[in-house]
Amino acid sequence: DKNLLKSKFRGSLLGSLLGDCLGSPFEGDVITPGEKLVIQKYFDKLETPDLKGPKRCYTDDTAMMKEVAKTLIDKPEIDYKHMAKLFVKEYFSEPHRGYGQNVVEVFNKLRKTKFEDIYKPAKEQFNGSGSFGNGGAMRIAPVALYFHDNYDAMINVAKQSTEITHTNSLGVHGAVLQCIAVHQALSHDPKTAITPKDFCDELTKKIKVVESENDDGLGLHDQNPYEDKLNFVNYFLGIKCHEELDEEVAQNLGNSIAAYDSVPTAIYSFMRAVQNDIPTVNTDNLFRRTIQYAITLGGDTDTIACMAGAMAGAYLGEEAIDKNMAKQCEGYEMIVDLADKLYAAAVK
Ligand code: F2R
Ligand code: MG
Ligand code: MG
Ligand code: MG
Repeated sequence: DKNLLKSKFRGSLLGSLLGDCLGSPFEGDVITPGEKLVIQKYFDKLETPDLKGPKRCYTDDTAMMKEVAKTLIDKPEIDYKHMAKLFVKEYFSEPHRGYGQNVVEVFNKLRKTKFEDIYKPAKEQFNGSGSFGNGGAMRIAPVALYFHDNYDAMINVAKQSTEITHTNSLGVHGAVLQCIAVHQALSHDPKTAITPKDFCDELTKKIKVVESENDDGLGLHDQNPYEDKLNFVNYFLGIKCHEELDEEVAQNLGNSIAAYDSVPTAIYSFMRAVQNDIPTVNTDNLFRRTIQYAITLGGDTDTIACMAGAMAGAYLGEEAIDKNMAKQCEGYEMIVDLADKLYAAAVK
């Protein structure tokens, strides 16, 4: 169904935008039980029609995601140099979007070297080990949408587009896992319920293949870290949701800017929202429940909510997202337009 797919494109990119805009005021916070109530009221208020006041601003997550989408729209033969140029242009036109501390060095070097070798600056990060930040994962949703019918190409493009800024295998595989999760949510009929265990098992199978094919030879003890994390996701989903469990999840699955400590947490947030057994989040709307719950886990709230939102939106489509809430976010119309152009490019 063409209309459904188009709605899912919008849903996923808007999901990414809303998670970023609504999560960013809480980035870096430890969320107490009292603050979970504040977040509940904050989300209740966002559903009010014609809410006045300033828009909620997007951050680096959306700034980079829209440039990934533009590359796919502009260049059917994926042009990574073009992507690198768009990242750099976007960064220097609006540098105060809350970028990661070290990725800025990559942008500077790319500009200075006139994009001679677009992968070299990223390889040099952290004494040659490369960044494992979640900056690759936070912007990957357009790749999952564009390659909705070509899984192998999707995996390849997810890796190569991430490596412009992130070369550590944890950074790359985190982005690939996020991409697979959005892709899987996209292919799921919104009229049929997702079974969290099945969803996780399928993800586990797929990321295992990716992690086994790409051993970086660094002699890590844990050779399939994301596969192991997904087993933890499944484990936590089997436990009744309560405040102390949220703390354990934040500690053990993680809520930091490391891809390893945030992508699995985003998946967990979406799955927990599907299970619909969260005592601190009160709403019938699965999309809202996903991003609101992701934010209550604290830490890298904009990015974890952005990634979870991209999954929920890809599953449910645009109709599931409250219009009043969406209109509160800076760039709402721009993202809808971008989703439509990406859709047109993807089905051509
Ligand atoms: N930058 C932030 N948030 C923190 C500051 C803003 C906040 N409002 C506040 O001050 O309160 N958010 C954005 O950054 C994340 C994405 O970052 P990205 O693109 O991955 O950047 P980078 O610089 O490559 O990595 C981020 C940090 O991770 C650590 N790190 C990464 N690789 C490492 C390695 N190999 N060894 C050691 N450390 C490594 C470093 O601390 C990096 O600075 C998103 O959350 C986005 O929203
Ligand atoms: Mg951000
Ligand atoms: Mg491996
Ligand atoms: Mg963040």
